[in-house]
Amino acid sequence: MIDIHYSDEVQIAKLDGAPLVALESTIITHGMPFPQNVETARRVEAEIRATGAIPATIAVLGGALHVGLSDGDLDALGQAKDVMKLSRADLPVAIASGRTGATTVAATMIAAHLAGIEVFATGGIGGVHRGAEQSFDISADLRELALTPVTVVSAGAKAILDLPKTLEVLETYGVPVIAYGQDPLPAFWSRDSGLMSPLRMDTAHQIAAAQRLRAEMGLSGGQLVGNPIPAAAEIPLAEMQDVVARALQSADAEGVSGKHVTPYLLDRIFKITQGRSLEANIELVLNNARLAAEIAKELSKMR
Ligand code: PSU
Ligand code: MN
Repeated sequence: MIDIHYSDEVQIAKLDGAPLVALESTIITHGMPFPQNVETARRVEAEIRATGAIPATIAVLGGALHVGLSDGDLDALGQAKDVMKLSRADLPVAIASGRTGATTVAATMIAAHLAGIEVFATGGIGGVHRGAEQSFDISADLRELALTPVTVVSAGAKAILDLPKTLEVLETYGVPVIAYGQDPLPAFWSRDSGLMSPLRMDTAHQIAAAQRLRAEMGLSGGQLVGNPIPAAAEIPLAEMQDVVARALQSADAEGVSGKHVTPYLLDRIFKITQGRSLEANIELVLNNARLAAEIAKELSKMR
């Protein structure tokens, strides 16, 4: 069996059967600048504890798979250079070669499942990029949702992606896309993407029950929850579309491709909005952490 390094609080929670929420680390290393990345990671963990669950931030540190990071680990990771971005393909390679890497949604789902954790909070997932008909750039996150039984709480998908194509691929893969408490699919910084969500649920209990039913029915894979950003923090879609168009133009002009695309766009958008995108990003992650903790509590009651 793979050797997993648990933090003390995660180890204890596992023994007690307490609710656990997994957290990714690519958002720390490739999604936000230092020091806001480490500050946000700490606030997200605190939010989960305050809601009555235990946070398990996942990363590979010097070839060891960590589920739950100490304060020192988190601080070091937030400032480290040359951190690999680990998706499904990279996770075993990073461990075997003693590297340090941050886990994307796909790799975090895999590690969470290995650790027996059923719910995971993030900001946005990877998806089908605009122009995918040329570039074939479709995130491995989508296929992972079809394979690995973890409920992922996001704020929807960013407008840097082609949202209708992302929904189509998820439909093909049989992944439930569930808007929380509203009919439209949320679009990360904005509450409304202008698209209807395929599914809607209004309580953490229902979301937990549906995840359990998938397993009982022998259906592989997880669920994608789209939790709208709190109204006070949102940046309306019309405003963001302009910003995204400019960021995409620079990416194109500079020939950015592959796994550099998402981090590049996030950084450009941060600069164009003079940090406002980051403030919205922080608020939506905190909001997702709260909902994921509520789902984890429901799942642990059903155990
Ligand atoms: N989308 C965001 N913020 C992020 C990411 C995506 O809004 O930080 C990160 C996540 O870790 C996600 C990964 O799993 O980027 C997807 O990268 P790619 O498109 O290369 O699969
Ligand atoms: Mn990609």
